[in-house]
Amino acid sequence: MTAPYTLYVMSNSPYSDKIRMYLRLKGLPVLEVRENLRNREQVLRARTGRTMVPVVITPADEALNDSTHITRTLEAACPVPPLRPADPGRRGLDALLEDYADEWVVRVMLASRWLHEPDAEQNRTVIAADMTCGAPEVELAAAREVFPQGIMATLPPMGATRETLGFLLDDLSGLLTDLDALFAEHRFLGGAEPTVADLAFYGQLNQIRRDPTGRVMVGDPGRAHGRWLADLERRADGAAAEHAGEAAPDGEALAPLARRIARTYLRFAVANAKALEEAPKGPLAVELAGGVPFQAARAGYNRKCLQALLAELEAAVAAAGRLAGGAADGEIFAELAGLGRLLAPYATLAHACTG
Ligand SMILES: N[C@@H](CCC(=O)N[C@@H](CS)C(=O)NCC(=O)O)C(=O)O
Repeated sequence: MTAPYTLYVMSNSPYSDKIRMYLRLKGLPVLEVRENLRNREQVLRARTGRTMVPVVITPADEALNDSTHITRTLEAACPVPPLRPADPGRRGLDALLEDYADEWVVRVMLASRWLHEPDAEQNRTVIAADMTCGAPEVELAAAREVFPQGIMATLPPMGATRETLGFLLDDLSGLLTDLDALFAEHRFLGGAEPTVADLAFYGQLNQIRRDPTGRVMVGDPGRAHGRWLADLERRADGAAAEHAGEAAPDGEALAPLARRIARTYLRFAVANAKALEEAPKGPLAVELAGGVPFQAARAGYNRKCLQALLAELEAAVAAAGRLAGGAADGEIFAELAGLGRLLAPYATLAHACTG
């Protein structure tokens, strides 16, 4: 029998859901292990230096962390079936969509989950059950308190606060409307088969729909995004998708989503990168779409994400002369133009952005 991949997860981790779906769609043999208070130190920290999940241990005993890095590494090691678009322009767009779901949609997931008491209560129980399963020496009551406190501390620096909760929920509602329009016509974000971008959205939206507040907004099977969630799960089970359309959405169909991403996530990411040029730490104030004020902490982590994304976009534009083309590209390039001289290392992209 082929040695399996071991996947470490937490039950309420969107990135764990993303990678579980990735491995299932690849058809790879997987042994799934839930993080608990023992393997957290003995495996996760020992093998990766961090306590974050998901972690994949390959059959060659290599430990991989960070969901985006995991997909890039496994895509190279196991290219069939491909889960990134073959077209280089589309591959760049896929990376942008993935990054948006991973780094922006997570903010509404966290705010909705931890700033609504019934949702927080459910998740305290989920975390405590994970952490104490297989670690019977740990007090359930202590696990219920300690881990959620750590998560709560990450919310204000990410701009997920009681002040922004209303905006973030409206943004989610608008995103779901954009996704409904796309998925009424198209099976998946890249067309016929799921790509990593679908999985990144799946991770966040699947977590939101498990919470008492979130389930009212996300996953209605009568809505087009509900059909898309179900089709992703059907493909992961090896079954056919329900939606008959195989064509990828064009740049016009993708424009509303691109515009939303540009005016929220990219605006934040550009402002964050520029603020970090001035000082390595401190507050960040950004005006998002519709003049909405958004306050967060400057984050070196998000600058790294943006740099990795810009490298992917540069490769895409250099190879294909576009991402998806049309109005979607226009929205993205116009926002990235705000980077000014920070675009200099990405010559082809800089030219596309500044004309
Ligand atoms: N960028 C990472 C984020 C992973 C992450 O934030 N994991 C969270 C759960 S969703 C975690 O393990 N937090 C607990 C900890 O850091 O100890 C990825 O894409 O995998």
